Amino acid sequence: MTRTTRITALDLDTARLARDLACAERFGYNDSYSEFICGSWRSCMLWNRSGDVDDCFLEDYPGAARSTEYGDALPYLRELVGRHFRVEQLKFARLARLTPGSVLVPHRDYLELESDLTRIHLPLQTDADCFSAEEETIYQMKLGEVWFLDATRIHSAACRSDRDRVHLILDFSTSGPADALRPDSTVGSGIPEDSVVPRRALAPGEKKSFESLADVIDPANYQDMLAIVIKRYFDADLKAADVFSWLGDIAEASGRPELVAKAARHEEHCLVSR
Ligand code: YCP
Ligand code: CO
Repeated sequence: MTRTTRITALDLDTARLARDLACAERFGYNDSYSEFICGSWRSCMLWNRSGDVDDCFLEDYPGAARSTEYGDALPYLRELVGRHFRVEQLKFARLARLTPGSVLVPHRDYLELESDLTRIHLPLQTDADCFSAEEETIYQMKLGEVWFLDATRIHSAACRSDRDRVHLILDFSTSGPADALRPDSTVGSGIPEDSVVPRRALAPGEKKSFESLADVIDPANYQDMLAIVIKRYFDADLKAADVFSWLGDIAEASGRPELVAKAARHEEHCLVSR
């Protein structure tokens, strides 16, 4: 069984990385997958099926990935990917920017695909105020580390930094990280203790006090209410799935069936099927 794992830490060439990141600042990013985002998570394709930057969703396809004009414009990242991974198994490479104050809705990936991919993250711009989450574990992927992220488990992310969190995200058509890496690499197991961020226990009545958001929630602020619950999940001991049950209870208590239905559909889309 594979699970989210810090694979290694790269010795990044900061000058070359800075040059690629400066170039990537000028790319056009798209808002695909907006239903998974509170705030802004924008991405651009570096490798995909067609080599066209406008094909911005994951999809099943046979054969090798093609580099896009953005992939072609980032020599250092190309070199890193080629040096550490089996590029012939690569299906998608993206740059993803999570902007200050943004969070991802807890979700599972690949539900719309015929087969799961192997997800690798390389944080390229991040700091102590950027967080990732998997189920009940909040953790940090530090600059230059290479992570295998088990995207079939419920996961999320939060950027509390004053700069965008920028990750290179790779998806391989392998059945685990070992086959995505060059043969000389070793894969560890699990999230190391020193990458984990502790959370406080829930306070008595904390859940109940969230229910008073029922007086405030409406269709226009639905995503903001969800963000409030997600932000609390990063600090206090909620389960990832509680995010949706808390939201559902707020919707329920509001007495607005359209919001109850919206939250239920959203949960299904993020966690079960789409
Ligand atoms: C993906 N997970 O990797 C999804 C969509 C947020 C992160 C956006 O495709
Ligand atoms: Co995801």
